[in-house]
Amino acid sequence: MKPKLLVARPIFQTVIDTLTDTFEVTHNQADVPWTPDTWQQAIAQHDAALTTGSDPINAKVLGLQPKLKMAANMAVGFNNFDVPAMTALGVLASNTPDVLTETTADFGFALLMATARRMTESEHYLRAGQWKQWRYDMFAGAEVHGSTLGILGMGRIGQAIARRGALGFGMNVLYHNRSQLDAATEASCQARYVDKETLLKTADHLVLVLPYSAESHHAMGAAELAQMKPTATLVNIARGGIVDDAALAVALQNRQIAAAGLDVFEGEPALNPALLAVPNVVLTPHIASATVKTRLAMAQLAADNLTAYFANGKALTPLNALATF
Ligand code: 8YV
Repeated sequence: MKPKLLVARPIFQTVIDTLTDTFEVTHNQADVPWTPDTWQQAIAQHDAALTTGSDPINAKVLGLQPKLKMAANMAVGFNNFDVPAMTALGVLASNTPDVLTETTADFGFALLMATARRMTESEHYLRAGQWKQWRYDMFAGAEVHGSTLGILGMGRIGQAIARRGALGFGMNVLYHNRSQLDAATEASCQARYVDKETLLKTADHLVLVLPYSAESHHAMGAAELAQMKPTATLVNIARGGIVDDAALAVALQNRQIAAAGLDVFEGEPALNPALLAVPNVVLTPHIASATVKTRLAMAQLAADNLTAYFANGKALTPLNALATF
């Protein structure tokens, strides 16, 4: 009997085809969110799950003696997993690092540019038929090249954004991170470590790329936003909850900062309505890794983690280590 695998969301059929030799696959094709109850019931009936960032795996979902042996997240971030609880209950966790780094950095930079140069705001104006003549200050935004790029959270994606800023746009790159990078890595992305306060006060464009955790919750709240320059841009491609969205909406409304670009939101897909009411924010629906090639690579890596673990007890990119298989 093959182990039973739940694929929580629609994914590429070609990837499903690579799983059917090893697993009896239940592929959820419904484009509707699971309720907590249906999700818990589905997990209880499967040996493995291929999840996305919206699908929680924790002690409550797993119950006391889970049938589940593994959850493979199709995401590099894994704040939807309670990894210590999974380890205690004998459930392996994996994620999809590396395959999305450059694509996500491309998007972070695109969002920075769209925000600084007011691209969506000006497009709305044009579409609304309001463009009557040239004006010297029409949608005049902030300079990108040669300005100071601040990066909060300097993992793989942060470093890839730093390289784009330093090498492509001649930016002065500063970063803050839990720990300072080694000198060779700093040199490779031409970035200089500073404390958080200096980063907030100095950055012309501040990009958030840190993982979400209890410690990083509201890392950018009213007090932090107040330290930024009134001309600055804030970009969040990390996770909702790292920014206090309500405080950000107020800061944008009061022009305490110039603009924000947000790909992630507190409580997404719901949005703080105050964000929809301010013009100086670019909003995208959590698509930073969304190219066809990268999404395929993420799905395949999640699938390969599952087949490797069930074949030989060794996942490719595990997040925890279990005593026995
Ligand atoms: C995913 C992401 O699209 O990898 C991550 O951490 O945020 C995105 O690439 C999303 O989490 C769905 O799994």
